[in-house]
Amino acid sequence: GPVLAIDVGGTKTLVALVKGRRILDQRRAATPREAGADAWLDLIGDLAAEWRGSFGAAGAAVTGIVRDGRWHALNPATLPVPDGLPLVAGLSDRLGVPVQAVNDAQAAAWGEYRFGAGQGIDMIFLTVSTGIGGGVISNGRLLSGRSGLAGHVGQMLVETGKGDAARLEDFASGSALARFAATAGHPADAPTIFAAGRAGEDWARELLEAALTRMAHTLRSLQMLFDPARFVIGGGVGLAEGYIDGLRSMLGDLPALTRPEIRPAALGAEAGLLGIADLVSTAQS
Ligand code: BMX
Repeated sequence: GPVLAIDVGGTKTLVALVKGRRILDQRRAATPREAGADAWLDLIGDLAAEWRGSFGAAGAAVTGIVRDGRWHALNPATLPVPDGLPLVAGLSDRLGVPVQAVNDAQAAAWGEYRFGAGQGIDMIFLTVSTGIGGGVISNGRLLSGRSGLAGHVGQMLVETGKGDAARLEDFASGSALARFAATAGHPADAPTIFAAGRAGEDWARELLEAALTRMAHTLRSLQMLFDPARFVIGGGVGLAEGYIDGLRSMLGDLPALTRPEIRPAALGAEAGLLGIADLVSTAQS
C-alpha cells in the first residue's frame, strides 16, 4: 500500500502519499525553524492528518543525521536540531505507524538512482540548497558508513585562503551565497545572485566564480575517490540557471578519464520523497 514520505530540509518540509514511484498527493510548508523541534514534528502530523488510515508505514528524509532513531545536526546553521532528538519515536507517536529515517541527501541520491538521472549506475548525488548535502551509490548500494555520515560532502573541509579551513557549505551553499552577497553590499537570494551574474554585474560574478571553483575542486576530488559514472546535482541553488553549466566549463579542461560527468536531478524537489518511500517499501517487502 501507499507509504507516507516526509522530507525535512532547512527551508521546506514536504509530506506526500507515495505509491511505488508515484506521488499520489503532496503538502508542503516552510520548516518553522525558530519554533523548535516539537513544532517541526507537529507540522508533519498535521500535514499528514487527512491521509490517516491510508498508509501503513512512514519514512522521513531529514537534514542532519539519524543514528539509532535519534536526530543530530552536523551544522546547526542548516537546522538547529536538538542533539539526539528522538525523531523516529516522535514521528511514530504522531503518525501511528512504524517510521524509518535517513539523511535527506542520501534519500534523494537513492531516488535519483532508482527513478531519476542516475538509474542503475554508480553515482554521487549532491544537493546545493540551504546547506550542501550528498549521497553516494556504489555497486547498487547507498553508502551510509559506520553511522550515517557517508556522503556529507558539505562538511568536508576546504582551505579558506586565510591559513585555516572551513566547511565547503560555508563557502558554496545557498545560505553562504546570500551571506557573501549581503557582505558585498548587495543583499540578495541565490536566484537573484545568478540573475545578476548573467547580467554581468561584477560583485555577483566574483562571488559565483569563487563558490563554483570550490565546488568544481570538490567534484574533481570525489571523482578520484569514488570514480562515479555520473554526478547528479539538485537543490534550489544547484538547479539554478547557470550553476551546472558553470561547473561544466570549469571542469572542461580535464582529460576525459578524470572529468566528472554532471547531470541535473531529474526528480527535482521530489527526489527525497521518492527515495525514502522506496527505501521504506524495500525494507517492508
Ligand atoms: C548539512 C547537513 C546535512 C544535509 C545538508 C543539506 C545538518 C542539519 N545538515 O550539510 O545533513 O544533508 O546540510 O541539507 O547538519 P538541506 O537542509 O540544505 O537540504
